[in-house]
Amino acid sequence: MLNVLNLYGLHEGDYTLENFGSGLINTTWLVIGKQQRYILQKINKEVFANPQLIDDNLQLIEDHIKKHNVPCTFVKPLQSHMGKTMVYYENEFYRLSPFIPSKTYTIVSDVNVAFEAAKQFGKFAKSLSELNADELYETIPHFHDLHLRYTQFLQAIKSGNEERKVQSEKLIESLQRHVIIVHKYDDIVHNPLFKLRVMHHDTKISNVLFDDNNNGIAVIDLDTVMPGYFISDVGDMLRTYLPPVSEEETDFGLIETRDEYFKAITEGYLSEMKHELKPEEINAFVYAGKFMIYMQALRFITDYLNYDVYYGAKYSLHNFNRAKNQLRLLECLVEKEEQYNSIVQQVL
Ligand code: GN1
Ligand code: MG
Repeated sequence: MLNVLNLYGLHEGDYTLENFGSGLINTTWLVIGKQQRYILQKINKEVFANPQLIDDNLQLIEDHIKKHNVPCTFVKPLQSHMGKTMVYYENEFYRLSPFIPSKTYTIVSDVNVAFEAAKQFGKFAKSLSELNADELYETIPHFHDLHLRYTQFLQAIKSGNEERKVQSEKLIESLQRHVIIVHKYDDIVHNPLFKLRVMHHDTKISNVLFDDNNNGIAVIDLDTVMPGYFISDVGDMLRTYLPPVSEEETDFGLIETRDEYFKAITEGYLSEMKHELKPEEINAFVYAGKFMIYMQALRFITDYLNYDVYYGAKYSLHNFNRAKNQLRLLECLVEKEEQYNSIVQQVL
């Protein structure tokens, strides 16, 4: 694999590799040299059918940033000697990025960190708000299409593993009871007041780099930057910063939504995006959380019924537990919906 480095003009003998990060989809290494460090990633071909589109999107973004002189808020992968950031080597796609000395988190345990991360993703969205989202490719078609995710869930109930189906019956029923979240999504995509924007689509906390004082340095993981709705980015922040534990937690009693974190996310994101978003969009701020949590629960249970083909599993109940975790979180958020809607109004 180190041979890939040659394509970027580096000499492979000068470097060693270490596994790095917590991503579920791509494989990531820290490349350690005497003077320089880099991040090397192998793109998951099952998930990204056409990895070249990631590169094409980044090029469009870079051109836009240069032309309009907007501040760049993300870490750009390096160009190979062919002028591409994505390289093809022995049947796999790779990319290399500079390693930025920084701190990252997998769980948010400081409201200032939640504020700062939300501000970074708000800045990111704002800096690209003039770029016509239609120009970007969908690197994963229908990635956050909740309607499709629900259909896939129904399909998995029909054709998935029998034993797992029986065992998940209660969870499946509970999830079906929240189908109204899909109906609202359908309304949103047909509502011209919800603008198609350039969205990050993976705003979890581990995708923000912080300095020693917990100031945000940049956002990373740009594979899923593509056209979408603001509910994707705000939603995934709510999904991952509101609870004190991660989607991996199996002590479901620990799951709750933390009010002060809700306020911090709202303040952080709106400090950048307040004037970009239409009132109708802002009204869907809490809905964004329900949308993303529900979709993630559906994706996990669908994968469980389909024998973990997408996410993989470290133990047989892994994706079942992840789905259960997300359902619990959804229930917590639904309980707080009214209260959180008024926090959004206060912040405004
Ligand atoms: C995947 O690979 P990672 O951890 O960045 C997934 C996200 C999910 C997330 C759940 C391309 O992201 O959509 O929210 O797992 N990415 C893809 O942890 O499916
Ligand atoms: Mg990702």
